[in-house]
Amino acid sequence: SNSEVKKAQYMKASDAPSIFTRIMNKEIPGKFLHEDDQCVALQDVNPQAPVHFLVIPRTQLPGISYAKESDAAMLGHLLVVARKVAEEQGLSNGYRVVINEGKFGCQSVPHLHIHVLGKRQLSWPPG
Ligand code: DGP
Repeated sequence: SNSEVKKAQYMKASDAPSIFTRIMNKEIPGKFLHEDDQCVALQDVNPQAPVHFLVIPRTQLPGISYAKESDAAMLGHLLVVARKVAEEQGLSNGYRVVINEGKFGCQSVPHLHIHVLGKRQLSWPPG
């Protein structure tokens, strides 16, 4: 939507703890579906499908555009966790895995996260 585009325009990388870091540190409440030493899976607060969760690394990488070769194992782990939690959530008819990057990608939180959406028929291409 237009408001998502607008919000994303004001998104900037920062060294301050992100909203996701504060949730992972249990300073702010969140519904966790998975926690390990490298990442968490968190229910999205504004779900766009009956199942919509985020897989978020504990490392506060601002976005996928910041990924380095040394992040490869962590990034792979996020995808495996996405798959495991998708199974636990009963997404047996399929689902979508998305990373939004920057303004044109409508990224609104400057802390890398993988969206997983499912339990309804999605359309393609996205808006
Ligand atoms: P993106 O546009 O890709 O940066 O998506 C950010 C997502 O994060 C968006 O779907 C809403 C979600 N979100 C934002 N703030 C919070 C929060 O405080 N808690 C939770 N659980 N999700 C949040």
